[in-house]
Amino acid sequence: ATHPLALAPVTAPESSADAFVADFLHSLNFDRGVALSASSANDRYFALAHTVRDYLMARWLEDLRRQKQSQSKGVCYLSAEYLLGRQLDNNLLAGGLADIAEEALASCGISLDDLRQHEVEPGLGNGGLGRLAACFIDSLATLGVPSIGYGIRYEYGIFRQTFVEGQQVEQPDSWLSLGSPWEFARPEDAQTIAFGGRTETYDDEGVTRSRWVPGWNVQAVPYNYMVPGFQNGRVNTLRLWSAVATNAFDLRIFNSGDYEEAVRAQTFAENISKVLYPEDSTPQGKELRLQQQYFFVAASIHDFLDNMLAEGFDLSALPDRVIFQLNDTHPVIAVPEFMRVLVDEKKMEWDAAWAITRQCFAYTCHTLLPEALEVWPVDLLGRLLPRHLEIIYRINEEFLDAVRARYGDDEMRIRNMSIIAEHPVRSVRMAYLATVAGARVNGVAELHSQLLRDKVLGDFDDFFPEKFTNVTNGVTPRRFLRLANPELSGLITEAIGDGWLTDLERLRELEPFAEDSGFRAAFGEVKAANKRRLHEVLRARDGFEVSDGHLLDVMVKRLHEYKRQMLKVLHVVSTYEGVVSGRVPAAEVQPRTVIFGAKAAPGYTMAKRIIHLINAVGSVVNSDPRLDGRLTVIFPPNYDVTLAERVIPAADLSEQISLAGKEASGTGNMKFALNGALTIGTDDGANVEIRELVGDENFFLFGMSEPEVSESAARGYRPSEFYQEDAGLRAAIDLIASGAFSRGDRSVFEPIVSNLLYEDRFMVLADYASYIAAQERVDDAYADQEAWTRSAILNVARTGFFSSDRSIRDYIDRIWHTPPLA
Ligand code: 26Q
Repeated sequence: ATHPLALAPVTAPESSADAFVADFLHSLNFDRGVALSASSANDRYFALAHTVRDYLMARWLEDLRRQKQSQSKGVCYLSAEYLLGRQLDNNLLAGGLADIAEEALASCGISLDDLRQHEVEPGLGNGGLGRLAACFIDSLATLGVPSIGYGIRYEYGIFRQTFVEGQQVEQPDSWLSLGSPWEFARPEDAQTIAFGGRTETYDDEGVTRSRWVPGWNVQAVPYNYMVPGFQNGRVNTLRLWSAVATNAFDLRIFNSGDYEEAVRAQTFAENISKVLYPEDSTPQGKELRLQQQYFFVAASIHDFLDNMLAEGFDLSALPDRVIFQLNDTHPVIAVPEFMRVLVDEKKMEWDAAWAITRQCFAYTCHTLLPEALEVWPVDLLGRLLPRHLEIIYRINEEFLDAVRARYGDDEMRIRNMSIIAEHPVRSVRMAYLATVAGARVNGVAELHSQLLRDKVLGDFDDFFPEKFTNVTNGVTPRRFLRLANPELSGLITEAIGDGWLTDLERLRELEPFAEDSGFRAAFGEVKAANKRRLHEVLRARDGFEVSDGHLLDVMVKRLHEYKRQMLKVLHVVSTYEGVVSGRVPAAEVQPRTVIFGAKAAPGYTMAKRIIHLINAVGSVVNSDPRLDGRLTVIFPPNYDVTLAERVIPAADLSEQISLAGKEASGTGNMKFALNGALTIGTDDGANVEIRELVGDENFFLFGMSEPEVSESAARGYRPSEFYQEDAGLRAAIDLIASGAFSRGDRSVFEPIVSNLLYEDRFMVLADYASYIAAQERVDDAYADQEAWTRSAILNVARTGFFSSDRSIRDYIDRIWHTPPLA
């Protein structure tokens, strides 16, 4: 052997159940320090995880070595969030160890399934963007792309949601309280990250240069996580940074004799990676958030430059060695940091450094809402990162010079394109900085990318059209089909053989089976089994009793006004009102169970009110005997990846009902379609592409299109007109306003009602009639089970496009140009 691998074999240890038992017991005894007979479930879970880990270890070490040795171009994926979900099952599947582990544990009298339940999922993300990052690292490993994911090891992930009298109450998510068996701390690879202080100029052999004299430091300690490819012998790395106080930092204060201040300072430093910010749309410009962002990107850039480049690497070759993909603007402060390293530390000429930087970054935008675009007040940024602010100013000056050179002194245009906004306070527009610096800018679905070019970044598209591209999102079929829906996966493999899991377009081969009544029966059986399994979970988790034989109608996603959970509530209330008013006989109501899952940002008052309303409507509707058990509303608290994996495979109907032009893509929509739910949805985000692929007849489209929304807004939207003119809508809103869901107290939901009637920013009332009509088409379609199942099968067969493997291939072709690792 030419390299000193401590673990000699590159192949996994002998994969027999007996060997697995030996390894498991060894880990139980020597890592956990307990005998099997005395072990807790947590001990057994840890020992199992360690055993699985050990099987992947040799591959991981090999891949780490290879990525460094080959020096071929790789991807550094920079994301403030990774919403990973549970790791055990994923790693068993990727390692091809699931059957062996099951058999081995059974021989010790242990149920694998019991141990699975023991894992606390790392919820290091808010929703779509964080889950996308997790899907992408899975696909990068499965496709064997040289890559590393960088992020933050939050001590507390997304809060745990509870309901107290129907209202959301947040609890800390202490996912690390029992430790994590999947992480490897690497304190010897720590980076020192500086903050604050001032800049100064100095004479460097006749050249006047600027440099940063920081005020304080923290240590960034990396934790490595394995990211195994699907049964391909590849294991990539996710590297998450944790903040600890530096010795120097402490010492200065200790030496001053102020012990308490020193301890306070330590707490201050360690706060940086303490908690994930739970806002995901209207971010507040909080200093700690900017600290988090700089902390993790500075650590990541230095980690890459220090550890991944060959001796004597010529920095001008960096664009052939690395591309930093910016997952939204959260890591954009990496751009001035990279410039600072090249110019201040490596003493490169500004122009040369900028030429490199412009090729080393690419930016993915995930929004269209103006209030979601990150801006940082320059006074805050300048206080925390004074040198970076100078660099941003210079980037902006040179950019605006180029704009002037192209368009002349068009001051309006200059003001609109400036990276620095002047109002309401002088701020840095991070999306503009990312667009100016990035080699490519992509949206996350066709419609979204188009709207970016036409609207949000229109002037930039005019200035550098070649930068703009689209990469439609995708989801990993390993987690969201194979693991979440083993029964359907088995049925698919029976029908078309294996291979589809890494080549998801092959699901097309299922199309003819839609006409096969035997296959339809089996498909229907799988759906029914998934519903029963969900019912068990909901009973065990939250004590819900769910009836069989209902259409399962699901809306799971973060709570946002633009996503329009209110529209779904109005549908439920209308159905209820129809029956209790006597207009509709209960017997004519298609039995439905409506499942909601949604967390609201803790400071988002209207979103929390809507959660309260959903719970209130549920408790009234579910207990009203006049409905005859035909309408049930279930809102399990704390919707997370683990629950998603249970809910999605059971769903009949997927609610994707955002106002057109507001949902950048959506990824839940893809997961549902792949699991054979039909979508009721607007022409928004990736719904557009789903509908194109599955066909109009297998998709329930409703609502205004984006151009219609824009026209209506331009004309002046008046929601009360819809209220006046639609008796059904009026009855539903009046019922809410009457206090029917708040024990007669009309004040509780009054803010929701008046918001709908007098503001309704997301045009719920305008789309109400169309939505109700579409739901009637759903009821009619569901009555014909054969036809419904046929459509469901075609949804599965035609949505293989939405594999994140395809997304990653698109990133490679359109943005990264990375060759596959040999
Ligand atoms: C920013 C600054 C300060 C605090 C928080 C944030 C922040 C955090 C998370 C801002 C936004 C997010 C998350 C956004 C997100 O999840 N967007 C979704 O991304 C998905 C993947 O592309 C899309 O499918 C969804 O349409 C989009 O809403």
